[in-house]
Amino acid sequence: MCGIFAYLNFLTEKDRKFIIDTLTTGLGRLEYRGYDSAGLAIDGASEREVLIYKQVGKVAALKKLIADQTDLDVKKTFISHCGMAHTRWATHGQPSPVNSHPQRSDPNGEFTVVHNGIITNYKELKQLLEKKGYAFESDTDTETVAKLAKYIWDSQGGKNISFTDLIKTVIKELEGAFAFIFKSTHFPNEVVAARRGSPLLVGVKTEKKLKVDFVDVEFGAAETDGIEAASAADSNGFLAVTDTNNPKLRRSESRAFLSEDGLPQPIEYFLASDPSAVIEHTKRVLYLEDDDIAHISEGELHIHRLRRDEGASAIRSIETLELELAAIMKGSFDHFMQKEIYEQPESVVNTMRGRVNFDTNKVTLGGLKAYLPTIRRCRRIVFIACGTSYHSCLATRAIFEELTEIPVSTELASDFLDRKCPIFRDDVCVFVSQSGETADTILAMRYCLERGALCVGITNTVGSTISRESHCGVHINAGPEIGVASTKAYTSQYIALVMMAVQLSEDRISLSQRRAEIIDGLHRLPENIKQVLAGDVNLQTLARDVLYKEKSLLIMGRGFQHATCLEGALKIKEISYMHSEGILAGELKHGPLALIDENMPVILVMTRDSLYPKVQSALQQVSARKGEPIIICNTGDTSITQQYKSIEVPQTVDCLQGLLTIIPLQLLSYHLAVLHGVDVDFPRNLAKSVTVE
Ligand code: UD2
Ligand code: GLU
Ligand code: MG
Repeated sequence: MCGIFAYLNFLTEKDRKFIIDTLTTGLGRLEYRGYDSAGLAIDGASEREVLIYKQVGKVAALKKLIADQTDLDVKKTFISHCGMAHTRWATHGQPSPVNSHPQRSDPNGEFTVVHNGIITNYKELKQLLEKKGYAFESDTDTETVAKLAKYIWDSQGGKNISFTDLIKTVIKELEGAFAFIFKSTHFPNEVVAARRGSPLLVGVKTEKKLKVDFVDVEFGAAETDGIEAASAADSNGFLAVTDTNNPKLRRSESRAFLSEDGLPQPIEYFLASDPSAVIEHTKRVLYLEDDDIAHISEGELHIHRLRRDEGASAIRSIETLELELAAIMKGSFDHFMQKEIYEQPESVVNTMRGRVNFDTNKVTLGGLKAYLPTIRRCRRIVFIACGTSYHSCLATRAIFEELTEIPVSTELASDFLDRKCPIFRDDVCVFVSQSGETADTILAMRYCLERGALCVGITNTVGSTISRESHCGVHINAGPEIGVASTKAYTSQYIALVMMAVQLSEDRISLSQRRAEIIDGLHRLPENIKQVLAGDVNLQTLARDVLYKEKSLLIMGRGFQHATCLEGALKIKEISYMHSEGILAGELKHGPLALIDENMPVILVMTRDSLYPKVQSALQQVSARKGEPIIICNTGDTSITQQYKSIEVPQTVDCLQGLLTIIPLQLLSYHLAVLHGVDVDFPRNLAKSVTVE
């Protein structure tokens, strides 16, 4: 989920210091992606020896660790060399040196790997490898991949298998998302890179121009029949290893790297998660596609495919980056907050990855499994959180109650502590915090722990205080969030809580239809989010032409949409410094209606669920006072769109609708902040992680 960087020099002599500096500078460029630890691997005394350095914390800490290695000869030179580096955002195993990457297959580092992403079936693979006698040193999913490579190598007796075919065989066994870089003492100065779901690109630097500006994709002749036919299953029938001796599998040549005189030419390669780490070295880059396997050896880059896919492009072009370094630091985005809003189609998938089975309509949260009976037996569930995290609790409270039939209350941590709320042994308390370090939430958790309640954490940060001190919980796996105003963490917390409710109800046959409907909605979510994001231009116009000049903004809705109103108003306050209030539409006539006149800006959330008629009456009440609300409605609700200024979002299951209605408000608040000249990622007076009471 974070950063990968590798540097390979071929026939270009470099000393070790240069190589280390290049790797750590590359990691430095990826720092903005967020991470908790860093590491790198380089060659040792010979190319059959690998040195791995890993450290928790910043890249600077890794640099210091390496600088402190007095016996490391930094002047040693290498004509050709392959080094790789990684910044990690833990998903499996706490941040610690041993869990940091590179991960290795064995103490000699026959295979070394860096990985971004999550391998969802690593447990089965790990069990199998442990049975075969492979001893694991880390808690990561990634280590399994390194060990699997060694297992395949060992089971072949190290013969008749190329680096590419070996890694292909590894990849075929993996489920989940990944970008990988592999290095091996059996294949010195070579690298294999692969991706599925996580980004990876290759930068190329040469003195002479490349012959052509593309690389042929090598499908490996007759891949479909060839490989399967030539494959030899091991004694388990578990792994099918491809046979390179089969003449049918001859690879084609990579035209780009042939020199005029046919002699190998000096070349350098830079592999990275995004161009910001590469651009200072070269502007010539090639983006890998999902299921591409790139092999660099003898100065040549070859692209292979996992399987032959009809209609797939047969080349990967080497593009020239036009952007300057500063321009690509945050990708194509101006601020982290904007980047994080736009990441949501992927971050929501990462939250569900390996947990929601869309075929069987089943949810499995590994962290809660053992506690399900206790939770089902509890007398009530208490959600405790602050700020945005509190809103994710409010947003999911109703579906929790509906699916579990357990009373649920929501508490702001500070108020919960102020009241010294009575808590008992048969209560289940759920603590939600992006950082896992929110002081009020931690104090509330300790209070509940003392009273013997079951404490469940929902956090984005493995190894955080809440994650460690709670009895059990769910890591939302949204990836690091840097913008102070939380966006993708909100949608991921929301989904984590919905998943928890669905899993808790799995023994209720009568609700299976409802669960299926929700899981189907979750399945469509990434697509729906993309549709909402596509409307961003209109929101920008709305912010500029209508809302920018206003002093205040009321956001109203009810039922499932109440949380959206509160969260939307919070977003607008925190980053555009504009007064904004979220109002429960049912409360309108009990006070807020007095504020309404032709001058008071109002946004009304009015999506098609069972409460639609009630919101309609709120709309009438506002209109009757000459209010002109902007309405967030479902796509195609013409009764609204023809009459009012509207923001359309696709319709989904009622309990998931809030995941879509919040996004236009996130975007609006972002645009308002930009228009007001606010430092969006660091609004005044606020901190990302509120570690004081
Ligand atoms: C977890 C483990 C993974 C592996 C896998 C097996 C981590 C980070 N993940 O992934 O290593 O064992 O299960 O399938 O190590 N937890 C808390 N409080 C919180 C959040 C989580 O106690 O606030 C616990 C949770 O109960 C579980 C562990 O931390 O025991 C990991 O939670 P997860 O959500 O990462 O679980 P999972 O199954 O995705
Ligand atoms: N799942 C891997 C781990 O926890 C990789 C995390 C990352 O993408 O940084 O070690
Ligand atoms: Mg916060």
